[in-house]
Amino acid sequence: RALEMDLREALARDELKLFFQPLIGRRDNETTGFEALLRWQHPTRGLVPPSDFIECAEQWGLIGRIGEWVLNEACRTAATWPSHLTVAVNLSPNQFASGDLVDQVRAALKASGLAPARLELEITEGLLLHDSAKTLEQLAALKALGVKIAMDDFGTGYSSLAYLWRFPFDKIKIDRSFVAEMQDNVAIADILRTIALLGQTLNLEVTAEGVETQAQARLLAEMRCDQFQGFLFGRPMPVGDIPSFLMAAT
Ligand code: G
Ligand code: G
Ligand code: MN
Ligand code: NA
Repeated sequence: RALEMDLREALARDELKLFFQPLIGRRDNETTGFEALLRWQHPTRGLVPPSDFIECAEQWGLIGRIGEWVLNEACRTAATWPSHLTVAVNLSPNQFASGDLVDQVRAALKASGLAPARLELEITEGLLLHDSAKTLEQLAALKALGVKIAMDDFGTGYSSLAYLWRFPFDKIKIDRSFVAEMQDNVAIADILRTIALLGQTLNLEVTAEGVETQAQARLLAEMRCDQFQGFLFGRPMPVGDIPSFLMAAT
């Protein structure tokens, strides 16, 4: 309960922060954008990762307001970056249930002046599990705004492939568990190669997550994954570190 009270206050107390992790394009190894990752700077517990409080926020009905804050903060921040850089925001299924997500996204774009094509919304397969007409309607409305939709943690859900034709995603992000196993397991490497090919066939961008070594990056590049994300290229960083990261990369 103590945590719940604290989380209810966290927004008002300005304790939520966004960190940003770079995404790297295969063609030129340039940064193409950043994924916004939520952190809670708790007064006594220190920096709390989202795995420790997102689920609670969902249960306690707080994810709507937190998600709205994340959208606004991410768009406001990205609007200050060079205009070729994108920002990715993670959405929880509950944000679709609440019904005002599309209005929130529209408002965040308007308030920040960010071009819609620079905003990428990451959803997980869990969202599509119930396959409600209302969810698909909202996804279509979001795409109509001009934002991009990515399927996150691809491969970890129940029937990944079935979802790819139900909705026109712009990108799939291959879960980092596949990348971690790729060199020890030929079958996993084959699956990765097949997903990359699937992306080319369906005209989807394919991002490999959790890239930690040069060897992994080289193999994934050979498979023609479009984009990399992982500790090899950059850890999630506070917003103030982004300018020097971009400088160092050039
Ligand atoms: O940053 P980290 O690797 O600890 O993130 C852990 C998980 O939390 C990831 O699965 C990520 O998708 C999720 N997450 C991070 N930030 C947000 C956010 O702003 N909203 C939602 N719904 N999930 C987030
Ligand atoms: O589910 P989602 O893709 O949103 O999760 C992003 C999470 O993955 C963040 O918590 C981030 O810290 C973590 N992450 C990003 N890159 C790497 C990596 O190279 N290795 C590992 N182990 N985790 C990573
Ligand atoms: Mn993500
Ligand atoms: Na992911």
